[in-house]
Amino acid sequence: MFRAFCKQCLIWGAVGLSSMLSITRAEPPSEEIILMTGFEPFGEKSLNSSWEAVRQFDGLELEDGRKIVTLQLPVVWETAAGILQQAIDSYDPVLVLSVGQGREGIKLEQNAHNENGEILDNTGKLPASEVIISGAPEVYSTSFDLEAIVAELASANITVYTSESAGRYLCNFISYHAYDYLARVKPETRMLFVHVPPILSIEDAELDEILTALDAIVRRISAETPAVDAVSAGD
Ligand code: PCA
Repeated sequence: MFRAFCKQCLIWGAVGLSSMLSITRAEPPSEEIILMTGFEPFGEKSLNSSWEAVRQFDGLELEDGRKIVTLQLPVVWETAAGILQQAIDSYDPVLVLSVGQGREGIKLEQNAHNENGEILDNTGKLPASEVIISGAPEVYSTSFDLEAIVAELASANITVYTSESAGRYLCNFISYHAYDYLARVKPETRMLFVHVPPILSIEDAELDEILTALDAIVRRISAETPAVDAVSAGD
């Protein structure tokens, strides 16, 4: 599986998805970081497809010179947001691509809502409150044009969908926290949350589809994210 995926990375790298998509951007300074997160297993499952996919990107360097670092988040209301914020502080990423396991299909989430569901986490606890952050906006939305990404990936035979709601469990919670934290401390950092379908095992062919889609998504959104020096130079 891993070898197959890396072979595919090389093919993507050689073809250069961003050149296929005809996007041009300034070269970033060395070591710009893309932070990718996935979740630990939850509920009845012993695997979380989001983490099984995300972990395979660890250390990958994109053709634009950016390096991917990965982080597994706990399905725990009390600790997940703090762990994500610490990673944002230490890696100072230009882009955060957060991934979680959903029900079906690969879904690019448009929004994160300031609301928690009354759902038990991996420690058997409910969220501390119904509102995620009191006094904060009702909704945060990604700055990426999701319909454009769906169309461009479709032209490469990769099927992904857009979604208006990431649910009310840890995925929405972590997405909301990421948007809110970035808005306050690193407003130039872009963010996207993606739900991926569950897998039965790491041999599941669905995992290959998830890897192909995430690979295309991360390259596509990185190509659309200007280098930090390009942003300040344009100010
Ligand atoms: N999926 C859950 C939480 C963790 C995960 O991978 C969700 O959709 O909220």
